[in-house]
Amino acid sequence: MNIHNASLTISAVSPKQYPATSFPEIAFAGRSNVGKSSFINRLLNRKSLARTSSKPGKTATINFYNIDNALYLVDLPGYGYAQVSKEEKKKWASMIETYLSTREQLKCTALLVDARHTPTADDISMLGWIKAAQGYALVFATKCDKVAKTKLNEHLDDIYYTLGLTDEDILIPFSAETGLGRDDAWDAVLELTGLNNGEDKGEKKE
Ligand SMILES: Nc1nc2c(ncn2[C@@H]2O[C@H](COP(=O)(O)OP(=O)(O)O)[C@@H](O)[C@H]2O)c(=O)[nH]1
Ligand SMILES: [Mg+2]
Repeated sequence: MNIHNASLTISAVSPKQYPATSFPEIAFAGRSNVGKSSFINRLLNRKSLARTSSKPGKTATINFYNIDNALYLVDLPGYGYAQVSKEEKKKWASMIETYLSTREQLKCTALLVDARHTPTADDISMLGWIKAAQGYALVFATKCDKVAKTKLNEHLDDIYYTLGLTDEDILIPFSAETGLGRDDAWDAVLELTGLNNGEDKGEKKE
């Protein structure tokens, strides 16, 4: 994937701020601090286009990243941050729900979970919502560099079974730190947003 231009179009808080374009969109959902912004930066190989934070719970906007006027990567607000008021949590949930249930350009919602931990109840309900909406799940296990290589399969199995994944679903190990899974992530993104025309498979058509 050769990216020429990637930029933040808008940090939206309401639907009227969503970009008025028809490019396909893929959204990234997950707990606060799971590594959504780092995931996007790694996909784009940009250091800090998407703002990352060691303090969770900051991002309460829907961030639209325009990729070469062909695609939007959409960074959703993180859920599951304990130090946030009930009212604030409700606001975030409705912000996510409004986007996911009304956005026609949305082709796929991917779920990010932390490779080190068993998915939470929030992750499981997010996954249920995603599967109901699109019929399959695309899940990335983030921060794989923090799991011992010999333990990684065990952790991936735990995620697979806790989320109740099946053959229809895709689970991709990822690390924003090392770049693990980046190629697989792009393949999935292009395929699921309908942008994969098979031109990048190294096959020459006569
Ligand atoms: N070691 C490691 N740290 C990561 C990785 N991805 C994210 N982080 C760190 O986890 C923290 C939260 O990441 P961020 O992308 O802001 O999470 P977000 O809240 O989901 O957007 C930051 O300190 C990141 O540097 C990863 O793949 N490996
Ligand atoms: Mg973030």
